[in-house]
Amino acid sequence: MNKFIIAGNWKLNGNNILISNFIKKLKMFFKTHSIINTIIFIPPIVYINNIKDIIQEKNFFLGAQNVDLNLSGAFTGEISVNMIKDIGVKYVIIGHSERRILHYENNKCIAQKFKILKSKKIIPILCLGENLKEKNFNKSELICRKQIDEIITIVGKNAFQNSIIAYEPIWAIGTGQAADLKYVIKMHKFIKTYISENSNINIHDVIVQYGGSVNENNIEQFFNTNDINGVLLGNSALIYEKFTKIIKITN
Ligand code: G2H
Repeated sequence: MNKFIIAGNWKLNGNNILISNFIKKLKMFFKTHSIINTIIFIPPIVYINNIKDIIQEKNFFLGAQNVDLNLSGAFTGEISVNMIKDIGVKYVIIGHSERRILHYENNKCIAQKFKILKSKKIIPILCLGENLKEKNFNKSELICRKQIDEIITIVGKNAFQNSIIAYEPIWAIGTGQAADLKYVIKMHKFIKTYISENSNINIHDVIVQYGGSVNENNIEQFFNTNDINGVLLGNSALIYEKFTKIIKITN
């Protein structure tokens, strides 16, 4: 069975002191708890030095929130896959709805980022999911299908081997109200089936996390089903007590 994957995305939050204190406490936590799951910590990349202390811990990995689709050159403000690989990053979030909406990243651009990550053996965490209007018009599956199709077209039929998908219905993000478990399971089953039928991967090897207002009070339900392989946390990853409670419940 795959390990449960807990990823904490700090988004545009934190500062030197906050992140150092968080990591100091987390290091102690790792000393006193034997962690069997995969924990991915995804801070703003400028705080990478604050994490160095903990990066050697077993089952603890560093992630980045974004990557450019170019390797080098005149691309002011961007960070390349070689650069993040250099500093020990193992996972990168791409296709987050905040980047799709606020930074106008379309399926093609996201697929190109996916491709460059795979070429350098960095594991993509591909976020996908529908907005409320699309859900209300019964278009959730269609939207996810389009997001998946572009990856297969640009990256190829092996794309989803050793990759992670995070199903994040946009209407549940940052609201404090996670999507209903039955609905999440239905969507995860759909995503796994669709990917396995349309590319070179067995359905049991398709890894799908759920993201959208997961917290210490609702984590148990998402953990107790084989269709959900992990969670992508936003707000709950910012508070040490919440983050470690989620790790403990799922350990
Ligand atoms: C969704 C999630 C983290 P939150 O973006 O990926 O954020 O848990 O705050 O809804």
